[in-house]
Amino acid sequence: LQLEHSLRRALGRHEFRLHYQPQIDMRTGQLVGMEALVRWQHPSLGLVAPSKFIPVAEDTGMIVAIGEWVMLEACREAQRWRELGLADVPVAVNLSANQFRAGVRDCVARALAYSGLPANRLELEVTESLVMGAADQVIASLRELKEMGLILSIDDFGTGYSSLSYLKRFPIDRLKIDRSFVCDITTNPDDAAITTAIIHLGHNLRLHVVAEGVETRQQWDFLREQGCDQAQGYWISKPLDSEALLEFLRSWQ
Ligand code: G
Ligand code: G
Ligand code: MN
Ligand code: NA
Repeated sequence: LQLEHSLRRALGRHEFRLHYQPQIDMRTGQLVGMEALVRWQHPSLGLVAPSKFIPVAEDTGMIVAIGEWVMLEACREAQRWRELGLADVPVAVNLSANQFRAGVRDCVARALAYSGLPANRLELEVTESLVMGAADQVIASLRELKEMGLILSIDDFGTGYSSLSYLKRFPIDRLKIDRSFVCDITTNPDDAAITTAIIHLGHNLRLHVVAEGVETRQQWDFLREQGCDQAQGYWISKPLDSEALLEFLRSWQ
């Protein structure tokens, strides 16, 4: 309850921050994208992780206002990297189910208009459960976003209930393999098998496959050998604040 109270004031007090985590092409080593991850700089608690406050924001409906801020801030920042000539890659924003249900089209349109970011430089990450619970309504919303020119990806893939027949009906561009699988790919044959299967499934459906939570050289090598397209994780970089990210971009080029 205390958390809810201070969460209500957090937006007005400018306490949210975005961190950004780079995504790398496994064949060329090129930067291909960036995931925006929200943080809450609480005046007394310090940096609060999204796993702590996103559920509260969801239950209270505050997720809509916070999500609007995240969308605009991410678009502005991505446009800044472009204008500085440092990176011209899509920025990915996470969407929770409630946010999606509340409707994101207008929010997206505003963020693109205010920031000047082209639509094909904005990616939305939706969860597997959101997509798989799919009503025709969800498909229609996703199609609409796709027609605006956005990139769409399924986050945490493999952890939810996947109906593979649904997958082909969605206008999805990328699958992100959940890091719970990637974590043990070099030691657990089951996780290795699941990861390899997801890569093949994605490719057969003409999707790009991204591995999340890549922490070691061994994991990187395994994923690369299996033909995984892109990687994200501490092995490349942890999520960085906007200043640290500029440094990363300057040194990665
Ligand atoms: O960065 P971290 O590992 O703490 O993120 C934890 C979870 O919070 C992830 O599952 C991520 O998808 C979610 N998350 C991060 N940023 C946002 C955001 O801006 N909106 C929503 N809805 N979820 C987010
Ligand atoms: O659910 P989602 O994929 O949006 O969550 C991304 C989360 O994973 C973020 O909280 C981010 O901080 C975290 N993360 C990113 N890279 C790694 C990694 O290599 N290892 C671990 N353990 N977590 C990571
Ligand atoms: Mn994500
Ligand atoms: Na994920």
